[in-house]
Amino acid sequence: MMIADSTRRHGAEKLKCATAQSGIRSTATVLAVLACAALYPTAGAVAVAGQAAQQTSGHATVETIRDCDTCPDLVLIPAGEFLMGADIEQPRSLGLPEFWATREQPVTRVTVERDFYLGKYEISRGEFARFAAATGYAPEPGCWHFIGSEWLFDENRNWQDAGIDQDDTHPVTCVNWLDAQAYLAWLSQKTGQAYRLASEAEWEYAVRAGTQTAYWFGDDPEGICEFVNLGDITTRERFGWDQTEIKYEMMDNWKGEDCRDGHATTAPVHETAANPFGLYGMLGNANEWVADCWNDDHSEAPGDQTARLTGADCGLRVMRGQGWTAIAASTRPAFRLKMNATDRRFTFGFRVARD
Ligand SMILES: [Ca+2]
Ligand SMILES: [Ca+2]
Repeated sequence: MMIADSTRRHGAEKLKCATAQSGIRSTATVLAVLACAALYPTAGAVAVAGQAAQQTSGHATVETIRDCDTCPDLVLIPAGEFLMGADIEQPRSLGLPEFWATREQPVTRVTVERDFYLGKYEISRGEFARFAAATGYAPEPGCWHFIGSEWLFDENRNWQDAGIDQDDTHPVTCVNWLDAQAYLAWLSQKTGQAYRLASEAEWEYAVRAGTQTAYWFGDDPEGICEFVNLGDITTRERFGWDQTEIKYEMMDNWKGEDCRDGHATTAPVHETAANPFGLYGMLGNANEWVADCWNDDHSEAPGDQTARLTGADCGLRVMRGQGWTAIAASTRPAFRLKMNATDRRFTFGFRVARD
């Protein structure tokens, strides 16, 4: 069963747009207003059950569907081309250490030959709970959390209780790459569709949504709190990061941005901002697993939308988008994080994809 979903007009979504439209202060805000105008045309669309709904935007026709009543909402991502990665001056100018900056190189032309679907939102804790209840899935307990000076493992934390005041509308966190695969296998069996993680090429294409700027809302990290739930003043205050000294080399500025995005930890997945493709929370909130094995840079990238499933170590996987503890310099479409596939952290989640 496929259910149309364009009639949903979440208050939080409209609030984001209203906020952007009420105060035009920067190029970023102007871009956001354009995106909001595209996503929320004055005339309300009426969805017909059993059909996919369409929203016309300045960038593409955005189609939103789901495969069952409780299945994740999906956005049709149209085929196209883009440049993956960033000129090295971009991460350097933002102060990222060189070992991170080089991972985004070289800028590589990618052809996305086939349309694909990507989750409109990160998978929520409630969605993961339905899977766990249906299958009895019970990963071993324990999750890493950041205390302002270092990451610590806490065996009492898990996806049901990440220790950060979440409810079922928040993104599931404390899930590793294998937990995501288990969820996808269940969802595929339930729907008869082949659910998967996006490749990192697909993920970056989708978050850019036709933009080649440092962020989907522009080049300037100033004002990022309008569009991204990342580490901010409230995060720093909530966890007392001002009173701690980071123990890791080259992470001394990892203390939250000097702005307020409204969320000290995770935000409900519907309350994050949408990019021009209508995808919510691609940057920030939960960090997102993608399909690819880790490779140190894009030098051998295939140039199409396929995931790179060979590499130095497929025990290491790619994460994209950064999360609610991150700094603006890293919370960019081009940024790539290397993580052990078995690691669970209170910032780690995922969203689904399918052809
Ligand atoms: Ca925040
Ligand atoms: Ca995210």
